Amino acid sequence: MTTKILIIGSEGQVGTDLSSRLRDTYGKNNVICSDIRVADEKKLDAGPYIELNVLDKQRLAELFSTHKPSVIYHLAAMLSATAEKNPKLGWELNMDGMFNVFDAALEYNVQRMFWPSSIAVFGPGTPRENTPQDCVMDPNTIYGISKLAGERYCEYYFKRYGLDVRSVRYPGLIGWKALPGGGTTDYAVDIFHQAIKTNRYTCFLKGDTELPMMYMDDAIKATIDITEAPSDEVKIRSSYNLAGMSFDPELLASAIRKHIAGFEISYEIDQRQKIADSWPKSIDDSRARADWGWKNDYDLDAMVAEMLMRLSGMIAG
Ligand code: AKB
Repeated sequence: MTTKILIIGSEGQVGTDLSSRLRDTYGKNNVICSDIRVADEKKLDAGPYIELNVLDKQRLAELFSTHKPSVIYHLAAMLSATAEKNPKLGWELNMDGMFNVFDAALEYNVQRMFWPSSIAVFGPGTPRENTPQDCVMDPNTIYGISKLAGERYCEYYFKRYGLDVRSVRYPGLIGWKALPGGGTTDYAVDIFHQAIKTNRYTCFLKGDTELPMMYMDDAIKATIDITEAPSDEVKIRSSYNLAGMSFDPELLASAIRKHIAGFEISYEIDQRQKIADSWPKSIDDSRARADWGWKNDYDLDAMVAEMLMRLSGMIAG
């Protein structure tokens, strides 16, 4: 039987990369993209695209009954910084959106699904270095609270209803195809655009704010690998810790300076510092490595070289 994949939230930072990777593998007509963003010629040319507000249950049911997806990637969510500005809407989108998609997945017998969690599930009481898979989790952002509740919900739906949902806790993600939307780790993408355009960057986090990060190719590999792993290899049914690299803005700026001489970074700290200060510096992802063979390919220098090469071509071209 042909694999029919539905991506919900296909036009965001992860969805943009994930959809092109899955379409290359499964063929463009077997990957249905959906997002709240309005359809345009470019999206429609790339393959099937459906406008969808994940809070609209009726439309969701129509989509499932028409296309009968066997695999779902549910990515639509409001990230940490934006959700802090509108906590009620953040909670509604992240939780009600999840309930709607999980219920539709059960009703229409979806075989497997992926839902992303985040390092935002950790909080001030969590050990910050090499944060273990299981430890104190006391998130103090609405995004983190919704992700922690979502993790519990994944495990509950798996154990109670047999919904085969898999999840990883994304660190900050760095890619060149799409901009991130409203996260605390967004500086690590923006810095590349500004380095190429103006040779300087004003950062909203302090220079020594170390956070776990990952290059997008690694994140897409982890996302597809865990979703396609044999069910018995996925032993954690809440969400797996996942790590790539850890750095702070000063270290990232030095790595950029190896390619762009004279690159300058300055600081204007805003409310996102408080969020970053409640998150881990580094993550222990040994369970993902042992259970389903996770392994990252990119370290800081490899990521910086690739980002500058890709974005220079795009911005100059
Ligand atoms: C954010 O900064 O909100 C996200 C995340 C770490 O989940 N990038």
